[in-house]
This record gives sequence, structure tokens and C-alpha cells, in this order.
Amino acid sequence: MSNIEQTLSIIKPDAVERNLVEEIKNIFIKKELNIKESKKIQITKDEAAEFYKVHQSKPFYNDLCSYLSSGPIVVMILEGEDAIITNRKLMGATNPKEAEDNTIRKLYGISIDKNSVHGSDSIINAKKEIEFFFKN
Ligand code: IDP
Ligand code: MG
Repeated sequence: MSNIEQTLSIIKPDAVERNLVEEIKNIFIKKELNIKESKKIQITKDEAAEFYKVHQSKPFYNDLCSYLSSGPIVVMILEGEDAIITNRKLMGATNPKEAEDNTIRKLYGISIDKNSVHGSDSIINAKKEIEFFFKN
């Protein structure tokens, strides 16, 4: 049975800065993750803190929020078959050094913090994250 889902993807500042937006979008499109919405924005540190609230107890939280708000990002709604897990597989492991060949983070990630992309990790978080950026 088909299971069409939506998920939130973010192209992070390191990748936008290196002009990788179109290359990364093509990876999604080729795997039949349709880009339903896309916008280039810059968020404040407070907004990043809200978005990454789930990580507030982590030692890297402050740096993570500074980083996500440090430059333009591209936020997208991806839609397709099993979009949440499909996107996570395309992204690869959080640490680019541990990411599988041909994943976005292996191809483009610089470090565990500058790892080029974000992707929702569950149905509930996908819904929350899409609402955060697209349903004010
Ligand atoms: P994910 O992006 O693969 O879902 P999470 O564990 O949800 O990984 O962490 C969110 C983001 O926080 C990561 O994408 C990465 O940018 C950053 N991060 C995760 N772990 C570390 C760390 O140990 N040091 C620095 N940054 C980290
Ligand atoms: Mg995560």
C-alpha cells in the first residue's frame, strides 16, 4: 500500500553558502520526493532555539542555535512515498564522517555541526516542523 507523507527539510547555512541548493534539491527530486514548498529565509537565534527545543539539554544546543541562525537557509516541504525515512536515508548519518557513500552529508557535510541538511525524524515532528515554518 502506498504511504505518501510530508516531511520538513532544511538546507543549512553551510550548504546554502556553498551554492549547493540546486544540487541537493536534485537529489530529492530524483528519488521522487517532490518539493511542495520551498523558501529561502534567515531565522533569528530565538527562532532556532524554539525549533531545536528538543535539544535544549544538550551541550551543543547554544552553538547549534547560533549556527542555524548564522546565515540564509532553505526550508522545504518534501512529499512522497515514506518521505520521512526516505529523506533520512538520503541525508545519511548526523556525522558526515560516519555517513554512507552518496548520502547528502557524505557528499557535502563539513562536520557534525555543519552537516548541510536537517530532516524530520518522525511523523509527529514532521507535522510540528512543517507548521513551524509554513503555517504561521
Ligand atoms: P540529526 O540532524 O541527524 O537528526 P540530531 O541528533 O537531531 O541529528 O541533532 C541535531 C543537529 O545538532 C545535528 O544535525 C547537528 O547539526 C547537531 N549536532 C548533533 N550532535 C552534535 C554534536 O555532538 N556536536 C555538535 N553538533 C551536534
Ligand atoms: Mg534530529
